[in-house]
Amino acid sequence: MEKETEYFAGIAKIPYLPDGGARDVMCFKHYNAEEVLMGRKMEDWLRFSVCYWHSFCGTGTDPFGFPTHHRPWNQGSPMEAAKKRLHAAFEFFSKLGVKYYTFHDRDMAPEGLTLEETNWNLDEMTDLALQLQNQTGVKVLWVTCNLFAHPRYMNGAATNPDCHVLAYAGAQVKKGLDIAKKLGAENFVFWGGREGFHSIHNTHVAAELRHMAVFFKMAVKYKEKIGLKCQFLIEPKPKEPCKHQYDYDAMSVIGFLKHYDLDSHFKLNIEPNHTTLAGHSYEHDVVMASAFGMLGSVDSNTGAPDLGWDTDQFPMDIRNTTLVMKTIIEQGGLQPGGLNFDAKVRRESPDLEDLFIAHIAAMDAFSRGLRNAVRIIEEGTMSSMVMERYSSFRHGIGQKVEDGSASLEEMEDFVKQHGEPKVTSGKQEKYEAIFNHYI
Ligand code: XLS
Ligand code: NI
Ligand code: NI
Repeated sequence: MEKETEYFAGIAKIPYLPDGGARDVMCFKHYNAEEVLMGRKMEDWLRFSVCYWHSFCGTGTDPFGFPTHHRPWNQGSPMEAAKKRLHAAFEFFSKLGVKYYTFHDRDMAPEGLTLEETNWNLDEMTDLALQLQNQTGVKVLWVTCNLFAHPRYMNGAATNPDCHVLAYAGAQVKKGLDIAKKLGAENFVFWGGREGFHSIHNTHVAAELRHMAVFFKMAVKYKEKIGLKCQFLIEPKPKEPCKHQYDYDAMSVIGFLKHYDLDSHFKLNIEPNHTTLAGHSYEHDVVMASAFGMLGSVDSNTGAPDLGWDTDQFPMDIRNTTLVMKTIIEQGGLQPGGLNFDAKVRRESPDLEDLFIAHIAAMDAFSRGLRNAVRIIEEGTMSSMVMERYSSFRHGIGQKVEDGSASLEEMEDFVKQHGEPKVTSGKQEKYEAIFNHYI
């Protein structure tokens, strides 16, 4: 076999150098994959994943400008370029030391003129992907179908007013699930970029939501039929590209899943940049999804509050990573999900090494978050304060409320007996001071 080009020549496997200085950006200073914290290796708490679309298909374009990232793998016919891209990606995963990647069907292989031709392209490309996975040990965290880029989907995929388009999306997802099985994907994501509306005047909201539920049910049925063992995930986002998207945020998706009796088949893939677009704080949807036992995976990125769109930046803020990792540890980990860097280097960062620097820094930011969260949990100062705050629910009337056996009559009797409750401080500043002690 012809020897493959080395795309990241001059960059070796990224080492762990805890004593590295400020200028040493091509090493991990906090991420030590094999180190065990709270009974688990760092790599198993963090389960990092590189996303294919931003890092290997992205060209640095924005709505105002042409490509700035001219990658050496984008050469030849679409299929030739796709193969080069895949080799480059696996070289990158291996040098970075990340065990997972994520991709859309259309990132991996170009669309042909017919569905059949498109699927042949996918078959050929996933044969190569499987071979590279076996050679390197890198696995698929999740696959997803791109049901938003092609013009046919401009009015939606599963929520399109034309059932012909819904059928196309269904055919595409069927193939996507076959690929997930072939490559041993651990999860499968649905992000409904065009599932929503721009104008309420032309939209039958109730019908669209019902169709979307039926679409998911068909996917569940096919998954069971082919014996695909992976977790289904829905990724909420409030808007962009649609003005309003049905999967607005964690709570709307959970409500939708429960309403249509789909909640046992799905969990959520939370992307903090979407959470902040919905007007919530960074960690909000991670915490809410986890509270309902529905946090499946995280598209670990961040936005720019002063811009206010999905800028998909690499997560670098230690406060945020600490809060996310605290939630993840408290729910016992993210497996089979992971921390997927749905993030892109800036348009103004065109160097190949920028791809490494960005991922390394984000992995270190999450590693610091993990280390901080471990200290917060092991020392238990905050959790014992929270326990104490809710202690009235552990006895008497509180316990009856807790177990659901209390009545309004009992509430009334209790107040008649005990009078006015005393006013207690929520101690917000004390919690904030303690949190800051750890970061
Ligand atoms: C877009 C989404 C998308 C999904 C996968 O905003 O984040 O990238 O993660 O389709
Ligand atoms: Ni995402
Ligand atoms: Ni996004």
